[in-house]
Amino acid sequence: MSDYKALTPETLSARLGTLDAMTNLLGGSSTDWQVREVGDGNLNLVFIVEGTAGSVIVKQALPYVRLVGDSWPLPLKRAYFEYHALIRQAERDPGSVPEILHFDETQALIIMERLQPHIILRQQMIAGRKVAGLGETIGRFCARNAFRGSDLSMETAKKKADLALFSDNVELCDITENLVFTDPYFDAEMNRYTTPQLDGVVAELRHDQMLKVEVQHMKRAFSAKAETLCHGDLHAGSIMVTDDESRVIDPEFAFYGPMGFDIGMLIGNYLMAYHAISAHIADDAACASYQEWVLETIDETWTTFCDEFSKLWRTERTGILYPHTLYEDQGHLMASELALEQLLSEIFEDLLGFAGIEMHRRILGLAHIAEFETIEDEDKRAPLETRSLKFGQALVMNRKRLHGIDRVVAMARQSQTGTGTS
Ligand code: SR1
Ligand code: MG
Repeated sequence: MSDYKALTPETLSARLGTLDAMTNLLGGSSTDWQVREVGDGNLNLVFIVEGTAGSVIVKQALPYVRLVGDSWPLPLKRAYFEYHALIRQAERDPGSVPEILHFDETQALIIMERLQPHIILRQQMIAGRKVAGLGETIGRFCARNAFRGSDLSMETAKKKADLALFSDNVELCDITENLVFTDPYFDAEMNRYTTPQLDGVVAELRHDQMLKVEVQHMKRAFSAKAETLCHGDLHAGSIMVTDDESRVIDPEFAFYGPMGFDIGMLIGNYLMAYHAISAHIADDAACASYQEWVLETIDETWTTFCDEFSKLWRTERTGILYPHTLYEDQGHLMASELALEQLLSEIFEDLLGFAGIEMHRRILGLAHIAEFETIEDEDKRAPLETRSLKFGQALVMNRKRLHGIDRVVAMARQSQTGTGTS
């Protein structure tokens, strides 16, 4: 293969049929393989290829944003960043991401392990199905990647080389800079929201000048706080689950950013699921039980993050930051623990800011989420979206004062009963 060409279900077997990565796993003759395009994300083609002996996923970048069309070109090199991020995530948290079987840079394609019988976490949540261990697995994933991709752990030359490598993921960062941190806060062209029901609350948010200041502080952190390799787009559509297993997919937005970014975006998604779920589960008791599980998951995600990060701080702190020579080697353990505690507080503050902003952009911006979008009755959807918008605002504005995840969980409960969000 030479020049890039998008695959189709009809051409895939002929084009990839001689690759070891395909023949080893699929078995039989490539002419008998079943190929389905199943991509439901905003950007790429995703094929399931099934043979007599097994199946694989083939993911290929398109030269434009799939959600919008070819009027919005997007470079193919995002597959390269996804490939490099997947390799690092597999090293830093073994078993957390699908195994890569083959990468072709020119064709912008990755052949990878098919996770089966996993489904997208978002679908699982809309169906009101719990996932045992979700908070623990993803909290650990976030902590291991945050710590092991940073100057706390990496050899400085390697970290700087990685920083340079991922700094070229310009166009995907640009999407986040605009769609997440800017567009929701003014009447931008690609925005949409449930109108006229949300007109009042949207006007209120966009006139909140202090909110816009705080959001831009968070955008500055996104662009300037190059602490670690972030997944870059960690939401309920980037996690695949069974009833008791969770794996992370899709790190094409990978970039060097703040340690609180991934976990913050994810918790913002959990909070929106919490608000939306009453439209999806008719039975009140079942709905309340599911909401409690979402709150437990939020708590467990952050608690596990702290536990794992603290463990790595004490056992793997080999990078240039907070060196042992200054602390443990001097017997200054208290100072080391204090530095850890202060760093975790800073990460938590960032987490809250990013979570709140994610809750705004998924309701006001271009890319919405199925938890709300599948509520057809707009009069039912709008009050739930309103709760999330106000909750997001409270998170951003109060992030320096909210100490502890239990405060956030308590706020979520209050937002349900209409007793306020602050
Ligand atoms: C134009 S891309 C819109 C969104 O889809 C991706 O999944 C990211 O979340 C991005 O912001
Ligand atoms: Mg994605």
